[in-house]
Amino acid sequence: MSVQAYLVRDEQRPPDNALLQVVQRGLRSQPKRLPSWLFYDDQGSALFEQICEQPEYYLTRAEIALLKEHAGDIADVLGPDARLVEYGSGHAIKTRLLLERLEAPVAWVPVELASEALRLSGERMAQYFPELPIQQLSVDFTRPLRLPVPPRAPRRTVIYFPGSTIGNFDEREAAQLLRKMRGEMGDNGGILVGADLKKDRAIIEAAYNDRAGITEAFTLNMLARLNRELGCNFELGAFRHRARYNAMAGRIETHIVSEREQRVRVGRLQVLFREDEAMLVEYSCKYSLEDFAALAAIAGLAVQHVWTDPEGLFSLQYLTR
Ligand code: AVJ
Repeated sequence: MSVQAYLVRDEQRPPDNALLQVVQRGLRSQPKRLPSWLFYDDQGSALFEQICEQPEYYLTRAEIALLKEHAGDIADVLGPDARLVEYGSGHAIKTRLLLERLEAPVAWVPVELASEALRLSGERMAQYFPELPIQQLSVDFTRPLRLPVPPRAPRRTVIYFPGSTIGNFDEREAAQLLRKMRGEMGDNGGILVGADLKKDRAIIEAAYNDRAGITEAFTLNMLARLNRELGCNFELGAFRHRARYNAMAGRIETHIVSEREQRVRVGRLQVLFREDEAMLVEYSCKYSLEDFAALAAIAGLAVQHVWTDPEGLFSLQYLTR
């Protein structure tokens, strides 16, 4: 059997000035905030891969340990002839551990906006699994998906959303996203979602403030991207990264802080930053098992299974209707 790889581009991709509008709106709002999906251009995706290799960033290590321990069990729960739709697949290193165990998967459908990451992961996966149909979707997974016609009828569609990316959304948005997935997976489908667990503040804060400074570079790359793509003039040395754990809200809050008063050009807009003004760029929510079950329930979903890594740092949760 030959490799079937389709690249479906987003026919509804917003026009180029949509990026400018999103950024201008975020910089006009008070307090300023920019959406975290702006991190993931090709350079941001590459920096994120480097974050995953930092000793302080326990999430990836824990999720890989979890899969090494439980992938067989997870594959049993998903059953044969599943179609795996992966949201925000990035470089898709974890996916291989799962696909290796799945019985006769119908297709792997990675959904990823960063086109270089999508291309590389597709090539790598095609080498590992020459028989696996790969149907790439280069679209924004927060929008309604038009899934490609599968090569044969799947027994179930599983939305795979690893890496705790759901933590980037506040509770309302996360519930909305789960509800959207609930529709896409259909009656017999399921959602396999990674959720980082609440734990000691020091461990969490270290993960978002690595000593090598990769997370800081990742955060500031958002400004570099706006310079590249929108011709802004952010002076990267005049801003810093700040990530603190808000224990009450159960989340890391990452801000870009202006080191001094300064003005930045964003299209026709001149944006004023005060000294020490903090602009919110990311939440990374942490959950207890009860928190996550409650979130799932809001979206009309029930937690069927929870797997954790041996250290109890991270969880994979299987949700169904
Ligand atoms: C890709 C969303 C899971 O929130 O832990 C890592 C992104 N930001 N370090 C996370 C991120 C800073 C990451 N997720």
